[in-house]
Amino acid sequence: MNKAFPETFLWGGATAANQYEGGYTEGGRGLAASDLITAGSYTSSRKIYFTDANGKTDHITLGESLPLGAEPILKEGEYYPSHNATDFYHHYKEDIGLMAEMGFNSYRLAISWTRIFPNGDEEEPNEEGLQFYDDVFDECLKHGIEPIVTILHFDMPVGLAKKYGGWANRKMIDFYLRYSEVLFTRYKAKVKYWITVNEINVLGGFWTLGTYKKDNAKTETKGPILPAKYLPDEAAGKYQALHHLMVASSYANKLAHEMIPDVKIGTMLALSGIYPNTCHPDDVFGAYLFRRRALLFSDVMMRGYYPAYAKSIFDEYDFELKMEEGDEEILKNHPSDYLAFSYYRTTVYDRNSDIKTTTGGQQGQANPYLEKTPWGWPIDAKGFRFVLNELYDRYQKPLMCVENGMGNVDTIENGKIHDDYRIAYLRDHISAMRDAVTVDGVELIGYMPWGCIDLVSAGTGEMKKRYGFVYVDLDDAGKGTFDRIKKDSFYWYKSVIASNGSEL
Ligand code: BGP
Repeated sequence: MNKAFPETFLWGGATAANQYEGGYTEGGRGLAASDLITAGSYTSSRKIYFTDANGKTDHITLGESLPLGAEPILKEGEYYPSHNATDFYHHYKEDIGLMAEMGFNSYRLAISWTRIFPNGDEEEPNEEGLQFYDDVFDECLKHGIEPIVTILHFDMPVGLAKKYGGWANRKMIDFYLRYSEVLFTRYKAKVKYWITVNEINVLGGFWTLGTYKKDNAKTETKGPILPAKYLPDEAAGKYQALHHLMVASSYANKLAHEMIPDVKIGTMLALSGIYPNTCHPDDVFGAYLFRRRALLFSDVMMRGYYPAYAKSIFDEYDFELKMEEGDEEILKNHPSDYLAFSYYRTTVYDRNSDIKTTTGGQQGQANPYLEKTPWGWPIDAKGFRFVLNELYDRYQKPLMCVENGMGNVDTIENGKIHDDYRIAYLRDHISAMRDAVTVDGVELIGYMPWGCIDLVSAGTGEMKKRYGFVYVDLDDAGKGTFDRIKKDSFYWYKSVIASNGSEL
């Protein structure tokens, strides 16, 4: 049996501007929502400060929307991890050289929207921003590395949020399309693989959709208590906002195929595996319903229409989707070419969870059969093979895993970083992935482990939650030399790529 991947397999790594690039005010770049988020020790301790309509300073936490009339601000004395991140902006030649040394033939990165349109609604793009990514792509291509470009990865322009309310406003479709057209025009000879938006199923709140909470947001919920941050109105706003984003993505799909011969443009999904806590039908069916919530958005983008079950989800919030003339057609006629996705862990659905949601139970991480990362993420390579099969069975279109890996605290001993734990995680996951391809027949076209060069965590803003094959000298307060140090996994991954995944 052939134990290797196809010769055309895309081996690489993944980063995103908001967590890696830095240079947040350089080269004419404008303020993005990710620039407004402080560091924290867990997701909901990351704050976005604002002054309200009465001039009082307050804050929201990650995943929430700002109140109407709020003016987002950078607060004196707070640390903002996205501002310098790990400074790809000044280290891009060195970093791409390190990727080439590992043998990458691909590299997934995100363009910072506000480097191209500082406020998001300018007529003309910022030439300095365009030139920066020209230089980055030239450096990649010089080393035979195929850029895989995410158009929007958590860095919503603050200008569009303040002036238009973000994705809750249909005008965002035009701004996103203008931004995409400029990218396709400028880079059509250099970039063949595009991803319209990162993790469309986890977007919510100010930093991703730029939405503002209605003053009269209802507090009661129709079903059992939902996590507080998804108040019915806010949740409804989220689904309408995501509809605008999916329509915009479909117009970008259409434009890309009109402008770039042999282009591949995909959507992107965050997908943990999910297991029922027991064989009790309410656990099994609850897990199934929970899974479908994540797949709603990839169903729309991959199949081109809202599935029948969408209404049951919208009804939980008394929400009625507002479609406009042409929306159904653009979704139907311009679905995504492939499905990019992130996989890190699997979860467990428990009907008896004390957090009651409208599916009756809640997704957690208590799996007695699995080891966990220091951040409590269950490590499950078989779950990766499961998800690969599940996605390929569902869509029968090419898949690309553009995020995988384990966040861990790495320590330097005599100038070395012995990250055996990371090698073990990736070895098991690549082995499972190889079975999915060579035994199960899954059409997987590429694999890009997340944070291939250390960068800041999206969930916490911490530096200590490291994913990379290359260590970056920076601490959780943003102090350090930014020096790069190859970890043991750097040399291991280099040998894996050299054998096209047959020797792990
Ligand atoms: C995904 C994001 C990535 C990355 C990853 C790891 O949701 O697409 O940007 O952050 O999560 O999560 P974290 O950085 O919180 O460890």
